[in-house]
Amino acid sequence: MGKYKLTYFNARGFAEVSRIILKLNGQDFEDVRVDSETWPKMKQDTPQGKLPVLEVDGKKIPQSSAIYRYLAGEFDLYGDDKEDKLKIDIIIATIEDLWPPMIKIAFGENEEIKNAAKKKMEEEVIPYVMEYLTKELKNNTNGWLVGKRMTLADLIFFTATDQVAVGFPDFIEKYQELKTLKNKISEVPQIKAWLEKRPVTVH
Ligand SMILES: N[C@@H](CCC(=O)N[C@@H](CS)C(=O)NCC(=O)O)C(=O)O
Repeated sequence: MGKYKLTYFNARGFAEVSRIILKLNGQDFEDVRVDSETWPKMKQDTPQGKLPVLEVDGKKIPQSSAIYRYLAGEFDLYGDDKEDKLKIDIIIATIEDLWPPMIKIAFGENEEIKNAAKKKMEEEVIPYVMEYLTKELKNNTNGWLVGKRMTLADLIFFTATDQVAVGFPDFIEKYQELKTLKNKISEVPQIKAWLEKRPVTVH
């Protein structure tokens, strides 16, 4: 088995970008998917009582964003210089603005709250995020969001748009440049192979 063990639930969720980084770099990692019966028994053995957790050389790393940033550093996906790294971090933070309304849509206390979050997502949040990403992609002129090659920013974009599509199936159609980028990422051979073989899950 490989050097890395990534433990999460049977979902793409907070773990998928890290799985993709590992696959992209030929790492035959242990892809552990915990079921709801097993989780309470192992919760206390995790650093923060939450998943995902990445184990590397006996060290257990919690927090999805710490995990994918660590892996991006290990596998040279964090840009070529400080400027690139800053742009990547801004893109990630912008994409993260999608999650509060998405969480309200899923877990809002009543239909009114859920519908208001859906409207906000459609009318404000999706356009703001996708228009910013389109601008960065066009400004960059290399066919990637940042710098001369694929970086963590492209991979976070890739996995985030999959999650948004669960609730808004055709939302990317309005953003053709980003659709082209998404298709290009899905054709990278190691990613393509993983997409074909990974477990099919809703989230
Ligand atoms: N900020 C954490 C959040 C982790 C988190 O909330 N994980 C959820 C699953 S998505 C979890 O472990 N839930 C089970 C529990 O809290 O017992 C991260 O990004 O890793």
